[in-house]
Parts: sequence; C-alpha cells; structure tokens
Amino acid sequence: MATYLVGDLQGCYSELKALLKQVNFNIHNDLLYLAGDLVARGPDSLKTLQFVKSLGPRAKIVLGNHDLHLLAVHAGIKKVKESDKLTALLNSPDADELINWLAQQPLLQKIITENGDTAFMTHAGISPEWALNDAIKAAEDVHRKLISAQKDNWLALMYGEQPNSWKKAHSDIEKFRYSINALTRMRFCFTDGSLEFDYKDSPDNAPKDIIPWFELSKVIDNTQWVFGHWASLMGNCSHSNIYPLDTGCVWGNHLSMLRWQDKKIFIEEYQHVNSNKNEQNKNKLGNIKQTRTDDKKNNSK
Ligand SMILES: [Mn+2]
Repeated sequence: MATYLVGDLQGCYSELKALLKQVNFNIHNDLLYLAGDLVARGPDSLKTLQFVKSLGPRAKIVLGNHDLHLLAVHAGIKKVKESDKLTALLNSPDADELINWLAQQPLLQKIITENGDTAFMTHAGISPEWALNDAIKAAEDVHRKLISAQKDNWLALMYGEQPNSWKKAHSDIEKFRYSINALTRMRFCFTDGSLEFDYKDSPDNAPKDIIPWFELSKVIDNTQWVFGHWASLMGNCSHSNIYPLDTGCVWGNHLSMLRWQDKKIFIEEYQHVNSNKNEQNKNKLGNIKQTRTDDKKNNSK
C-alpha cells in the first residue's frame, strides 16, 4: 500500500491520470490525498471532479479557496468568471451531485501511514496563531457549517479579509471567515502572525515586513504539514518537515506527486502548452523550477 499526495489540480485532469499511470496507482490498496483547489482556471474541472469522486474512499481531499468559490457560484452567491473555466462543470447534468459531494469534504486531513508516521494536510497551511488543536477545531467548525442546512448563508459570509487575526475574531461569523482565510488563502503573515493577503510571489523577493506562515508557526517544529496553494514555492521551502505540493501545473509548469512512504516525487508536465499566457507564467516560475525539484529529490534520499 502506498500513500500519494498531489497539490492543486485546478482541472488538470490528464496530468493527474498520467501521474497515476506512472506509479501504477492501485485503487484497492493505495490512497490519493489531494491538497485542494481541484477546480478552476485549468482545462477540465468537470472530468477532474467526476474522476476524484469516482475514487470514493481512496481519495482524501481538503477544500481550497477555488473549491469554496465554486460552491458559492453554484449557490448563486457569486457570478462565475470566464477565466475560471467552470461553465462546462456548472452546465453538466451531474453538476448538483458533484458540487454537493464537494461540499461534504473537510478542510483538514490527518494522514497516518501503517508505520504510524503522521502528517496533517490543509490547502494553505496552519495559522501561526493556532496550536494544532485550534486548527483541527477551526476546520471542523467550518466543515460543520458547510454541511448544514444553512450552508448557503455561511458561504455568503466567507468573503472578506477581516478580521485578519484570530485574536480579533470574536463572533461565530468572524471566526468562520478567519478560519477559511487561514486554511485556504494564507501565504504570508505580518510579524505578529496576522494574515497578509496580497503577496503571492516566492519568499526570496518578499517585502521585509511579511514572513511565510511556516517561518512563524511553532506547530510545524514537531508536526509534518502538507499543503498546496502556493505555486511560486515550486515544491520547496526551508523546513524539512513541511511539504508544499503546488508546482503550478495550471500555469504551465508541472503536476507533482509525492509518495509518502519514501518521499519520492513524480512529475507530469502541463499538457496544454498552446496558450501564450501559460508560457509567460511558466517563464516567470521556470528559473526556480529545476533547482528546487532537484533539492527536494536530494533531501529525500
Ligand atoms: Mn488556492
């Protein structure tokens, strides 16, 4: 039995299928963990959702910001943007079934392998203001609201960036919004641990007053954490026990799959390279790609 982990699919269905073929994924024995953002922006969100749902209990996912946005669009709270490429999914006869299934998924997964090796997975990471149990409880609270009869009311309340600190989140609504932002949108924080929402580039070029969440969280000193969402990290960061999985496939780079048991990384290049925009994005990220992939491979030996 092997445990595989993949970052943001964002509709990159053919690349996921190619990765599973590459490792001879066995649906009866293996597990596939997906770090959220299954849909949006990429070539085939519909097939991606249909396929992941068809894996049943062999696929373990967490919700990302794009998944939550899809729930809001489907509920009529937000309008779909053309750039999200969600029209085929929303117009599909099985859209309700797929999106209702998506809404049942959690925001945090505990990964345990047969030898007792444990890790946690969320789409963005863990807030530096949270202990491990705070994160587990916050993710459960959000999940409970999203599977309740009041789901649509709660989805309408998730938008916004305040409060950006857990300390300032007093009401149920403030805690809900903060938790969603910390679990699915966070990259950088200010030095006091509060969330910064604008900067998306790699830490190398970041302004001095903001710091990656994983440089501030005490939890990750003794906890392994798996996350997606941050393509410009290109699978690398300064801590050996955290695993950034998003390597910007939808932006023209590649989809990465980590085999947990031996930490081997498998990759599939983006297969739809006929878009100028994707080529430009690839060039932007491309110069850090090779060294970081090599680094991670070296670390895993
Ligand atoms: Mn994301």
